[in-house]
Amino acid sequence: MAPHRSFSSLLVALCLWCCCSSSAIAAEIAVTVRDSRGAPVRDAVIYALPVTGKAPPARRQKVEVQQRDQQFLPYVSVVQTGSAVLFPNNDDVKHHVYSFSPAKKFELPLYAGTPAEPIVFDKPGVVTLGCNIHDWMIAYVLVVPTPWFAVTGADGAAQLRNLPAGAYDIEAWQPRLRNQAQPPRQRVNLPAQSSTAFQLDLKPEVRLRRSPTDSGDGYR
Ligand SMILES: [Cu+2]
Repeated sequence: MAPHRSFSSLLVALCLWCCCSSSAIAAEIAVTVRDSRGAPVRDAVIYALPVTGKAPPARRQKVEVQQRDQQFLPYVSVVQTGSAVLFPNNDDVKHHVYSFSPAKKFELPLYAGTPAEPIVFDKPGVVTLGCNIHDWMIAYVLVVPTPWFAVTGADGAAQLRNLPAGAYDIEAWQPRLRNQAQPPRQRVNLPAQSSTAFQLDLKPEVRLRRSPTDSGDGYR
């Protein structure tokens, strides 16, 4: 009898553990982004803001915005407030990276290789990157007060993973978003909801000029 009884109590303990820890089970949500004509939107940042206002602090992780073939790579990055970003130059020409954006003003005067000190993005908002030498170089860093974010691919899809169960406001931002002051927002409850979709009102694509190495599909 004894082994049987201990097995039963183990089962009870296991069930209790499962029930009690259910709120800690990580949820995920699939997001699709389309424009007003229904076409998939790439380079859209999706991020989840917990309704409680409580998000864990930024983890120390290596974030890079490279310069390669006289372009920034990636075109759109997203980091949590407080994150440090390196700007390695992989070209054999020098770059002079800068931002005049209120969320982060900085300058990396003409350099080759990787500057020793990263730039810390300490305020939420949009940071537009440029290069003083190469006018066509442009990229964006969106700084968000949450660790739960993703960027859409060419299919307009992105997945937010490892969110604790609860209520979130999900926002969608893109460099061409017409209303930059307030990105569209949707309230979701996880894990009850597993997908959502946004339709963005975007400005037309414009770019100053091609880089010498542009393959032709880089217009945004
Ligand atoms: Cu440059």
